[in-house]
Amino acid sequence: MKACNYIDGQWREGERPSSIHNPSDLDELVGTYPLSAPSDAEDAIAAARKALPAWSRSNIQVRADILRRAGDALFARATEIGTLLSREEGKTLKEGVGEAQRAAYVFHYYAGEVVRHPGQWYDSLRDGHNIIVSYEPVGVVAAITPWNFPIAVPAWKTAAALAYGNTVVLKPSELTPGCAVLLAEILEQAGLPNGAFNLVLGDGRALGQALIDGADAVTFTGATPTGRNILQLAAPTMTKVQLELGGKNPFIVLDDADLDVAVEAAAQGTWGQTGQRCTGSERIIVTRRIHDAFVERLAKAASAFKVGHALDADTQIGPVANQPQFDKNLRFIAKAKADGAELAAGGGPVEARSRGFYLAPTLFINTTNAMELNREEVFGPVAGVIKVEDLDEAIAVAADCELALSSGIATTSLKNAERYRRASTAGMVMINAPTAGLEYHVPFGGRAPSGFGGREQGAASAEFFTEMKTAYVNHGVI
Ligand code: TXE
Repeated sequence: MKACNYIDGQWREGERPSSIHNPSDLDELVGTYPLSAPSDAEDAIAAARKALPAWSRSNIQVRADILRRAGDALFARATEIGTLLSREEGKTLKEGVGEAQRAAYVFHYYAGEVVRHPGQWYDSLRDGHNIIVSYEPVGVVAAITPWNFPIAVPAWKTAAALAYGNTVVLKPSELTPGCAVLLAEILEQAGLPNGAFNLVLGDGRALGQALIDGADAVTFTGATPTGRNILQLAAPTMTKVQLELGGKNPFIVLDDADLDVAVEAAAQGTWGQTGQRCTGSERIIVTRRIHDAFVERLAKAASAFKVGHALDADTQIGPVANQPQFDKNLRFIAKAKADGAELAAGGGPVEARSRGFYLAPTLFINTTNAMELNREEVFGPVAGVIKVEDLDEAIAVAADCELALSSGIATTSLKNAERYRRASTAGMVMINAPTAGLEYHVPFGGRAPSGFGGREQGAASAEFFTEMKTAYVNHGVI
């Protein structure tokens, strides 16, 4: 077992080892990483707390320079990180390298935010007074992250937290620890002081309580039930909580859609990154007159994707990331069939050159919004088409879902697009674009139960990572 926990500037072993295998080739060991004990999480929290006073008051140019250097290193090492990401998570190399570059841009963005972040100054109602509103760090931030974006999500939580003067304990998914270890190495080399960033590897079920009890704030991305659990665990200490949870994102195709645009956006949104995105399109809602033509083209697009080993140059869709996820996909497919949905593409595992979790891009038609396929998050390359009469019915079906993260519409009518933009209950609306594929400089997130506690990314992330202070100043100058 390598010493991969990074606590107070020291590389440390955990409690016991865990082996990570390549989802593209189950016979290939990617690495052996520690699973940690709650005492490791407590040590990491203590280190972050010790480092907080100095980091929170550090010179903003120094802070910005460290974040910028981390971004530079992420760019320089993007191929190395992307290759590891492909081996541990199964994204294609292009997707993996793209994700590493995205992490780099995020660090550069927040390097700028360090010096850009404003406060406010008000005139007072009282003569000789003014009012200053300033934003201070929340304190020690625990970041608990999932396997589906193993470098981008740790990057956007860590960079934002550090930029606003917080110290961090990162606990990445136990299924994809490798990229987080590289991030820790990069932050160490960028000159971050000891304890400002700490890494604890292991299972959140074992470490969650210690992190939540010890931190001032917890930012989490993962499953909706896990998010609910974290919220409950945080109640006694009133630890500030930010949750980015699941999606069941609708993509509407109207009769007046440009078919090329609609098919491309639906195919990318549904099967890109093996469908393992909280913003992926899982419910495709299509109006009656365009339905047959659209479905025929979308099914062809699904079948045309080359599924294969993530590191092969011609692979367009990599394997499903892990065994539980693969099994979950197959359960949804079996249940959809049993519920009477009809397969238009895919529907089961496919062979590739190695033993891996390969699943065909799958499309069901003749589904209803009441079927389990359309109610629960699949989080895989599986989607259902729901036929509707018109935009009114499409809006109603799209909104008839507990989750409300992203949504999309394909239409050539500005009026219809604007109607949907206003009507959608989701946190993000895409017009003639895939429901997934988001940018780092604007708010990201959805309404509860898809999101809770303030948006991530862009300047909006300051809402969670800072606390406001309002100061009344009697300066006596009239
Ligand atoms: O998520 P978990 P899993 C959804 C998707 C997927 C399902 C299960 O539907 O099929 O979740 O994935 C840590 N206290 N998403 O099981 O369990 C855990 O160690 C504190 C949506 O991987 O939520 C890991 O670091 N932490 C999603 C992280 O939570 C706990 C991304 C995520 O694991 C914990 C991934 C606890 N009690 C999955 N239990 C998205 N929103 O993008 C677990 N963890």
